[in-house]
Amino acid sequence: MEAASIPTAVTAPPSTWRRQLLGFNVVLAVLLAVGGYALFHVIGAAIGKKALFMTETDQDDIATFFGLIGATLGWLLGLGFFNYPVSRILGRPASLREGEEYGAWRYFRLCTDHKVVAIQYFVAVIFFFFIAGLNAMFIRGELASDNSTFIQSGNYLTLVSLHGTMMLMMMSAGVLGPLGNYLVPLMIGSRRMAFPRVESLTLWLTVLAGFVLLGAIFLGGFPTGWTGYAPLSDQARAGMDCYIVSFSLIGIALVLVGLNIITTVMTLRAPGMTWNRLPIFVWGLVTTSILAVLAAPVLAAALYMAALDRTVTSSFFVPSAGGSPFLWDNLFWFFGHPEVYILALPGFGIVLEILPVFARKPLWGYRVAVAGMFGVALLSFMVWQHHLFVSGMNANLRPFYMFTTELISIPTGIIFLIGIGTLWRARMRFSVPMLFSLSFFFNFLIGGLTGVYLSDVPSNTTSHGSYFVMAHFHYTIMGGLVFALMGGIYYWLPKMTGFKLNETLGKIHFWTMFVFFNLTFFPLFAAGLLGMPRRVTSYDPSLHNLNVFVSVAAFCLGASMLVLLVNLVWSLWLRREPAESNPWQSKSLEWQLPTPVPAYNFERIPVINSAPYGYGVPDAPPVADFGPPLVRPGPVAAPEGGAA
Ligand code: HEM
Ligand SMILES: [Cu+2]
Repeated sequence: MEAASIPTAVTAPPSTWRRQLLGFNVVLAVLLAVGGYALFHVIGAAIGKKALFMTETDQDDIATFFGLIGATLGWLLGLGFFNYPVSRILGRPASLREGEEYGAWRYFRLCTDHKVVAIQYFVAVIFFFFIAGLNAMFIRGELASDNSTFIQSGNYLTLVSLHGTMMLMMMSAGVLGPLGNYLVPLMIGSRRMAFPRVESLTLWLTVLAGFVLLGAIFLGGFPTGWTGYAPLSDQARAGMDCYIVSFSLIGIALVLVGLNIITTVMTLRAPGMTWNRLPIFVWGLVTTSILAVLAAPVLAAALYMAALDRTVTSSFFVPSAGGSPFLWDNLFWFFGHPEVYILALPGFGIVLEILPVFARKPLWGYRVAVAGMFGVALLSFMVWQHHLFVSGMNANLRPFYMFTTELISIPTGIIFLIGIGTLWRARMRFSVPMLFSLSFFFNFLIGGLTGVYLSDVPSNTTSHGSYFVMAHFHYTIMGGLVFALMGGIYYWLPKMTGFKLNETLGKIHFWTMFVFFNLTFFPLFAAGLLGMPRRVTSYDPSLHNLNVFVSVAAFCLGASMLVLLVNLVWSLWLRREPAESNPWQSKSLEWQLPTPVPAYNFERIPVINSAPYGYGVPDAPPVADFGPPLVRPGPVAAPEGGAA
């Protein structure tokens, strides 16, 4: 019978909740992480005492690093990441699918179902995003006065560093993690990601990284901002070690996420899903993944060099011992600039995926859009020294970096043209995902245009290190990526969770976030041009009123994010109104599946007939052929030992 091809659950669910509580899960992971930290800290301290050079400083970075390594090992051990390799080494049978049968406990452990990992990612990213947002509220509270009031300048630097680093760490995973892991298999017609165990590993590394970064608070903080510049990093308190370890965990996670997505898209596409039928969102993720795989190892390597400088007194970045802080600047920004596009490209993917659905028109210039994304990806490796115009670089190199940076506006401009072409003469539906997507173009345009001034050497040298830069990158990252991500959340969350999101709350969220975002950050361009520097608590009293205005707007912006939280709690927890399977009438593959998506996604692997953008095209063929429905054996009808 047909039903024989439906895979069934691998093992029976464990009997009691007590057995689940005592297994390999996040509870055990926390215990072992704390224990691992303590144990390795003691070992590290013993080693550090023997090493002569450690006696010169009052803190023991060797012990801290050892502790953090121990915590990482304990964390992974507790989650069960070593079970599979150990079983294989011992020649025991190992389970390929892990934790998928555990009910609600799936979400608190290693699970190889990509849909579970995606939800875990979503919760983790939102959680840390709100913590970093809370930091921003404290920053703006302090800046409401032109003098240091409730936060001393040393602590202020830590606050800014935590805010910036946390935001960038979480937003690098912000689309790839939740939306990428959930949607890539569904959009390409696959039952899973290529490396399910690695997928889960990246999630738990990201969660750990978030907590390790917060650990810096207890170790004296760190003053370098998210850029970790030497020699400041070399002189910093032990909180710096938390920055190094957490950011390198994110680096490792990014490489693995990237490899997983690239491999999945290359090898697991359904028959007929040719490269030029691949949804544009998947292209956005593929180009992002290429950047992640190439750039993140450089970050990790540079961070480990900084760790060596802080422990065994190597001197890669220490000028007094013959090293060069400029080397750090280059290694960091060789990662740091592509990182900017690791943040932007998924945003492009989301909005270009959403526009055709709500404009009811085909995506205009699909191939050009893909070329634009690759253009951005390629150029993003050739521009990094535009961050170093005033850092003592060879002046003859400046025009080159100025030129390549300005070149990037061409492929970026292409993305805008694709958007405009798609919207041309369209009769749009202004649902919440569409509103966020449209605002993406508005905000990113402001971010992009001000970026041209920063790529230009003369204007860069005057605005460098000022609030002009601050306003610029918030327009691209928050106005761009975060707005796109919100659009993506309102668009796909009904599919992911099975519940409708409240449309009215969504609209309130959108309008307040959009208005207060612009009221917060637009005036900061002016503050920068008037000479307000970054990373200080005190500024010229003439800028006081401007800053009070900005702080009030920022608090309202923070409040607007609470509307999202209220919406999530109300819609997903309290009201729980089931979502339709295709509420937006999208042609894309994921929306053709029932809601909630069945465990194996597709009963049969579909055969793809066309790209999913044939809106308003008369007689467009169905996007995919799902074959005749399978006959499921009822519990009574199933003959003994028959099906499965
Ligand atoms: C409520 C929204 C936000 C507000 C009010 C806000 C405010 C600020 C302020 C005032 C600073 C500069 C502090 C200083 O230099 O003295 C800052 C820095 C920064 N923010 Fe935000 N921010 C917000 C959201 C975000 C988001 C969503 C991201 C990224 C996803 C982000 C990334 C950064 C980064 C990377 C820095 C630089 C930190 C450094 O100097 O190393 N921010 N933010
Ligand atoms: Cu850059």
